[in-house]
Amino acid sequence: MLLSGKTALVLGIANRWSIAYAISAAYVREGAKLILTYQSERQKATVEDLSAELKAFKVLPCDVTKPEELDSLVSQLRIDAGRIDACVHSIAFANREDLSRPFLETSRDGFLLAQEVSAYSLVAVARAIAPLMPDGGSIQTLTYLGSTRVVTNYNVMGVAKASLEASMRYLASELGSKNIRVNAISAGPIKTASARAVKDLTKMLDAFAEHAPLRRNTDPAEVADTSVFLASDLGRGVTGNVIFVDAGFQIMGLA
Ligand code: 1JT
Repeated sequence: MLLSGKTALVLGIANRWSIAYAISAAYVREGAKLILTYQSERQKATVEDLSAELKAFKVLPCDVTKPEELDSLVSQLRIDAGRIDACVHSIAFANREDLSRPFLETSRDGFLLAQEVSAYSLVAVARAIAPLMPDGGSIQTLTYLGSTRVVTNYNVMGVAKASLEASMRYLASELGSKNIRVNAISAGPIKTASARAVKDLTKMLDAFAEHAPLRRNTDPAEVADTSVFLASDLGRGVTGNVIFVDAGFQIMGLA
């Protein structure tokens, strides 16, 4: 029960395969009071079903690209929970064509869209939620190796993840004095609904498992357990970090 007495907000559950779902399940297992958000009416019913299954405390709407929705989320959280101890940002978006065409062809709109949804949203969420963490807390985001290495097709998302990781470090620096820790978990590739948008994903997962030191793919449950560690008091000394949960893949050169 590493999270007993803690309240956690998880943004970015879309379905049962979401990394945010695995994190939510692990948080409940460890005794946290869980609050989930959904992006739009289209996802509401799905997230409410998952919430019931997870025995979440609350489900609230929040499209992170809309400042007024972040404001009302905070007002509602004040009423429902009073404070938040952990907040997980598991949100990213890019246009499908930007994950298959050459990076050189990335449009201005596609570039800015990926930045807004996948990187700036962490800044907006941190600013909204920090006042709800009076005694400190843990803010986490999900990233991927494509931020610092060229991974075929990851393209505009890689640039957005680089921006996300740098944002995480600046936030960690500024929020440290409030005992709010900000970290990123860099997960190995996982077959989520988002990832299915990627050309040749299955081929990539096979190559990954072949070359990773642990000789297998990344399980969302092990990403979730690292998230539990960061949210818990065990993670109290860790801020501004990118923690790789990737079966060791990122250490490899030519294998
Ligand atoms: C998005 C998508 C963000 C897929 C993502 C993502 N972060 C990781 N993945 C999985 C992935 C994607 C690619 C890849 C390796 C892993 C899709 C929708 C938009 C946001 O490179 C080969 C492209």
